[in-house]
Amino acid sequence: MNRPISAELIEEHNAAHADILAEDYDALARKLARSGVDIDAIKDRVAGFTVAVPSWGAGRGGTRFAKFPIPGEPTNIHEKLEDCSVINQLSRLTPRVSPHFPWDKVSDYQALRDEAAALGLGWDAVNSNTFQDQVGLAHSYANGSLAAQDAGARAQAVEHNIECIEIGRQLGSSDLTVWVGDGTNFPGQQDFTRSLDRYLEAASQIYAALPDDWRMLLEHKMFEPAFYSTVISDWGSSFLAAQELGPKAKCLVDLGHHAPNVNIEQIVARLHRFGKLGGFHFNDSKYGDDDLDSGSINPHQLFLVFNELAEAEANPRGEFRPSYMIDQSHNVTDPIESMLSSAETIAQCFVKASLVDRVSLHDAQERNDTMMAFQALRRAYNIDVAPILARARVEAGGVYDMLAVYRQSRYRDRKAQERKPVGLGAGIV
Ligand code: AOS
Ligand code: ZN
Ligand code: ZN
Ligand code: ZN
Repeated sequence: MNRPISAELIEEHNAAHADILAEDYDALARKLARSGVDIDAIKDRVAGFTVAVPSWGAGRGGTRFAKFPIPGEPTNIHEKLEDCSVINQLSRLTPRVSPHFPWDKVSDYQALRDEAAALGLGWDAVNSNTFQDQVGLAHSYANGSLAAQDAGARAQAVEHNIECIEIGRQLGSSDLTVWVGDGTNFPGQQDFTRSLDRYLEAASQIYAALPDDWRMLLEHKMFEPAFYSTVISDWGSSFLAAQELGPKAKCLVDLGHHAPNVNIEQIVARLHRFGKLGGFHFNDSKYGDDDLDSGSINPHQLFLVFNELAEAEANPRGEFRPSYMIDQSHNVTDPIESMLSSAETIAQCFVKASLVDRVSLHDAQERNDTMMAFQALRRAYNIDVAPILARARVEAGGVYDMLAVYRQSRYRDRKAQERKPVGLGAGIV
């Protein structure tokens, strides 16, 4: 196995911190034991938790404004994979990469799959891109893709998605995430109903090309790049489209794609109730689709989402198989550091949700004891679960303090010597 960070560095670091980790873990074990919780059982649960990283998140920026590249930034999928493997080597939380096409296009996908495997990585949902024009495309997506009036643009978008499924098959993926920017900027620009009809017709052609064990994840987004209306604007539109397409179509919730103050955790519960919860794009947001680091603005909301997921897992209605992916834009940090920190935050929320005393919660709910129901959540949210994650990570071969070891490794400086400088491109995330 190809491991970019030196094993000796990791061992030395972990050995130097073994005592404080043991002290903190034992203290937390005693605290949890007082409420009848076995810390090791929780730690084993974390060991099974993973979240995928986006290939596009390995580079800096990617929003519609300026991009400020850093020396040593990856410029192709091979370099992105190497950076993703650093995140997984240190965190042991991110063993899969979610690729985006045509951005990650190569000539040999079997070789790419092997290359990833040699770095200890597999592949998560394949993302198609029909929200920007590419050199050499016969039809522009300026007026839409799957919902465009132009039949040529629609056919091209369908074909691209089918090609993404084929690439995904070669990589060993089994989900296709479809986010389209289709929509309007002016009242009257398009007919709401007819554009949805066109979307559904085109999406059904993609659906028909899905292998049996694949899922099509429909990602809704309220606005941007279209600012008046968007074809799949909300979870309702997404749900109805998924229902019409069939059982392999599910809904994907990007946390930044809702109106301000929307109760996202309730959306999660709704989608689960009707068997359509497909997955997540984790990020945080203050104003819109900000793509800030997960939990950096509202960690409590992330916890509440995981609380619904814990409820859903305990009460599966049909299948419970949401896929977890990060979708962030790193404009002012080293993307590796942001994803290390985000993966940790996401896992923390997962653990805290696992610590909710569901018997007390349900009991308080039954008795209409609002304060105690709230306290059941609050008690779990207030626990510092860092020692559980650190112990699980170290036992799996990761490191105690991920950012410290990453900085000590001087990985980015080394890459700055090896890699060619990044161009000043722009795109939408
Ligand atoms: C766009 O806003 C969405 O979040 C999509 O997931 C998009 O495909 C991804 O961010 C890459 O641009
Ligand atoms: Zn997204
Ligand atoms: Zn987005
Ligand atoms: Zn985004």
